[in-house]
Amino acid sequence: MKRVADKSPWRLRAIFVIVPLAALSSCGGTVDPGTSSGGAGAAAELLPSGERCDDGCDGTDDTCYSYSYDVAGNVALRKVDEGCDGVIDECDHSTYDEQRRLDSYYHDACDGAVYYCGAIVYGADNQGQDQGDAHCDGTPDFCDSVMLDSRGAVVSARMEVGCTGEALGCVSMSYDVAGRLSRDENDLSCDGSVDECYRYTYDLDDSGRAIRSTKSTCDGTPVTCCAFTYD
Ligand SMILES: [Ca+2]
Ligand SMILES: [Ca+2]
Ligand SMILES: [Ca+2]
Repeated sequence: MKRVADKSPWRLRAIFVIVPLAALSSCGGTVDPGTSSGGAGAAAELLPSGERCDDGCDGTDDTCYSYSYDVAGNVALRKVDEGCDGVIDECDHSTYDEQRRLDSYYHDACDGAVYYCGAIVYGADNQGQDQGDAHCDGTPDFCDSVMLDSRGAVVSARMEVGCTGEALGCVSMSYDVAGRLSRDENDLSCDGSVDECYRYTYDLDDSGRAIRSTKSTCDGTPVTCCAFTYD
């Protein structure tokens, strides 16, 4: 149904894209996964609890999110409110390994009826394969190869048509010195030629937390404007 069909290949099917959220505060971005729970707890209040995104940057919010974190500061639950009407439409649940790499995930309508599952198997050098399973029936339907950096953030991904090995699209991501997503480039046929390019800029508050982000095309046209909230 809609749920699976509207997963654009450019929204990675897993929710890797939200992993760099921890970098939206300068403290969160430097949390060492091996540090004490006290350290992670102190950083948690610097992580955004919510986000309101305005497609087209036209002043009308279109998708709203709320975030819950595990003790290491990873996003464990993302609630998605399409239309920002106060009615939650989707819950994205994620678990991570001790290296803060996304380990498994599932999506439901926040009612326990799971409609999409996935798990990532890692090989050497932080390379992984994400197998997405529509309907959670045990048969993978989508396969993506991902390359992570040392923080567990995706730097490149190659998506397949189903799990056939045929390329559906390639994407690469770059991050600024603070670890925030700064650019992504989409290569629709994985032929090495970039077809779509976006850059991301952030407004920070006095404590170094990102309070707004702007996604623009690489020639400068705003695409999506988001505002972060903190508890
Ligand atoms: Ca809008
Ligand atoms: Ca809604
Ligand atoms: Ca399936």
